[in-house]
Amino acid sequence: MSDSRNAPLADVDPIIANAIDHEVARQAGGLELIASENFVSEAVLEAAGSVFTNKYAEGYPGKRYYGGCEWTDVVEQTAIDRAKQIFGADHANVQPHSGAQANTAVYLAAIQYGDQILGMNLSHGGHLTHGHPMNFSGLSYKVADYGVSKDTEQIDYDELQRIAEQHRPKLIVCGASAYPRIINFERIGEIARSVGARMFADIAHMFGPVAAGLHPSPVPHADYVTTTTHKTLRGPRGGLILCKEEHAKEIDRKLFPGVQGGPLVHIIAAKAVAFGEALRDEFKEYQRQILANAKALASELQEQGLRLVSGGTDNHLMLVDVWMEGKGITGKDAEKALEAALITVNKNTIPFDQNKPFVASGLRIGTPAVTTRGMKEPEMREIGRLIAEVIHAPESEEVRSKVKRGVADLTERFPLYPKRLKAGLVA
Ligand code: DSN
Repeated sequence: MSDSRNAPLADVDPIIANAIDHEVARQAGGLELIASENFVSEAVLEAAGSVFTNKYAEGYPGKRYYGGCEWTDVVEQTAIDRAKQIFGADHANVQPHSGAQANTAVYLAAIQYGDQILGMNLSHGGHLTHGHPMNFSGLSYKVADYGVSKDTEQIDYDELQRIAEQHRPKLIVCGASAYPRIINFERIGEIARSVGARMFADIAHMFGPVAAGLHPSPVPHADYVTTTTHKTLRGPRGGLILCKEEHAKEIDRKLFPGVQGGPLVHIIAAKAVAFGEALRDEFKEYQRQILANAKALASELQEQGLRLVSGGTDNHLMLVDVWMEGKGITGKDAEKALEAALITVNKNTIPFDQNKPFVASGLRIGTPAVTTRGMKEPEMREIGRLIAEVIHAPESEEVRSKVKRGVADLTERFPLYPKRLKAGLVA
C-alpha cells in the first residue's frame, strides 16, 4: 500500500480539493458584501494552515497541561501582546474558538445563572448571544432588552437608562451585528454604573474601526470586551476577550476549563499575524476606506430610490429596507436575486419588521471585503447601481445578465487570490 501522507490534496482527496478550487473561484468571481465576511492575507492563511493544528496545549503560556509547548507559548504570547497593544487593554485571552464562546465565558465570569441581563434586541440589530430566548444567554439568564426608537431607528439612550433602572440588570450587553450607527459606549458605561451593573461590549463588527481609532473604543468604559477576529479585522475565524485586570483570572478560568478544552494553536498563530497586520499604518488606511466606501455605497443606493434604515451609515454596513411596507420585495427574495447575479449579501430583519426573520424586510450590506480587494468610492457607486437594478427587477433575466457582466468587470479589475485561482474555473 502506498503512503499517501505526503501526497498533494488533489491526489489524496479530489472531492475536497475540487470544492476548495471552486470556492476560491466563487470568492474571486463574485462581489462579497456580507458585512461580517472578509478575505484574509496569504500570511494569515499560511499560519492557519500550519502544523500547529497538531498541538495540544490546554492551559496558558508558561502554564500548560502538555509538554512540547515552547513554540506554542511564543505564538500565544505574541498574539496576547499584540491584542493588548491594539486596544490598550489590561488583559487579552486569544483562545476563544468563536465570538459566541468568548461571550459565553464572559457571562460565566460576570454573573450567576438566573441573574438579570439587559441586551439589545436581535431584530433591532443585536446578536443571538445578547439574550435571545433560543440562545444559551436567553436560556440561562433573565433578559430585558432595548432597541432603537421608531422615529430615528437609532439607539435611544434615555430609554435604555429607563429600562436599566426598571430591571436593575447585573450585566448590560452592548454592541450589534446589524446597526449602522456609532454606538455611544461611554454613555452605556455611565448607565451601567448608575444601576450597579457591569458593562460588556461585543465589538465583533466594529473591531477594525475601533482598532484604527475611527469608532469610539469601549475599552476604557467596559468591564469586558469581546470580538470575533474574522470580520473588519480580516483575521482567521475566531474570538478574543479583553478585560480589566481585576477580571483577568476569572475570564481565563471560565474560558478554559469552563467553556473550552484545547486551544486551536494554528488559529491563534493566524490571529497573531492578523493582529500584527492591524498594528501597521496600512490597516488604519484600510479601515478609513471601508467607512468611506460604505458612505459612497449608501448614498448611491439612496439615489437609486432605496430606503436605508436610520437614513444612512456611520460604519461599515447599511441596512436596506427592500420591503418598503409591502411596495417592494422581501429580504429573502432580494438576497436570492442578488446571489443569482453573483452579488452576495444577507437578508436581515429591520427594526419593527413586519416579516418573519427567515423572510425579513431588509438586506444587510457591508464594505469590508470589497475594500480588501482594493475597490474605492467609484466602484461603490457602480455596485450601488448594480444592486438597485436587481432589486427593482428581481425576475428579469436581462437585468441579471447585465449585472453579471458588471460584476465580472469589477472582479477582473480587482483580482483576489490570483495565485490560488485555477485557470478555467469561473464562479
Ligand atoms: N453571524 C455574524 C454576522 O453575520 O454578523 C454574527 O455572529
